[in-house]
Amino acid sequence: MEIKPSPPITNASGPNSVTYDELERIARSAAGAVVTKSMTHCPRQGNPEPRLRAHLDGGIGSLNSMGLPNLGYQEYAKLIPKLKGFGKPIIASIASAPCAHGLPPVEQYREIAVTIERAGADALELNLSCPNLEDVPIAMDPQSVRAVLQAVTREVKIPIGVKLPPYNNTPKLFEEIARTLLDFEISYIATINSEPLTLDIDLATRTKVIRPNEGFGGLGGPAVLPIALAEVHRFYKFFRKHRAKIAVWGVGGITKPEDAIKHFLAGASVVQIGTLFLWEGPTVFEKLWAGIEQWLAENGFSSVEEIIGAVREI
Ligand code: RRO
Repeated sequence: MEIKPSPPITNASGPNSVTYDELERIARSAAGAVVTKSMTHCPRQGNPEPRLRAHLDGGIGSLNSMGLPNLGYQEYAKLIPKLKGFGKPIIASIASAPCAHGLPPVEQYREIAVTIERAGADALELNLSCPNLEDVPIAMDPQSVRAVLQAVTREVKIPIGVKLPPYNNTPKLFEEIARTLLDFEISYIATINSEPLTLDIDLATRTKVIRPNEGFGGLGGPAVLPIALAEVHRFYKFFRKHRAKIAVWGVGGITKPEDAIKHFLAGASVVQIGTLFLWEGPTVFEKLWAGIEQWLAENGFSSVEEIIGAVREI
């Protein structure tokens, strides 16, 4: 099963995507789909504040340790039918997190997935890469990735995406995860989640810029563009080599149309916008898409499809 937003640009799960009002604003925008904040089994307040520095010095990006604040999956099951009224695909992002009932992570993913499919979501995006929980993200362990994908793909028919972290300089782990993905019918991967374990310091106060987790959090925005391009490209090449029909959705560092074009050239077929959407709100989709179309026309292309993965070696 495939999902292909049109235009091929959506919000990235997380910023401005928790409440119904926020999601409705995305639904009314030019985005090709609505992606929810990752929902968990139990509703969550998230981490103590300050937990987000939206603007780092020099405009290099944003730093967060939100800690998965969300309404809980049962609320999203109620919201989804209403959101669908706007006529664009609703992609429900799902995560697991410690909860009083002690349900194991795989069971949490399975139960949420089944309920949310029934609620009418058009696709699921399994977030296996939250950088801000105490546990190591599932995406860092191939066996755990397999267990979640087995549990969810067995029970759900709608398209499934998988949100991955940057694997950076761990080629063996990258290969193990990529091979694991080949064993399942998934529609897309979205890469990257924010770059984990990053820190910034406010010089005026000499304090860390966020409170949770001793100030460490996930970095998004312009600083991560080259990291995202590398992850998009190596997954794209890996899936092509293995003739896998898994699309790569590019997330990370897009603040202007040219950045999105780079993602497409690296192999992305859809792009997601996180930090810029946090900064500027739902008008970003229309502006970026207009710029992408203009770049394509000026360079003699008639569609994004013509440039996906078309980067040249030098
Ligand atoms: O809520 C968060 O702290 C968070 C999540 Br779930 C995620 O996937 N990525 C991120 O940067 N923050």
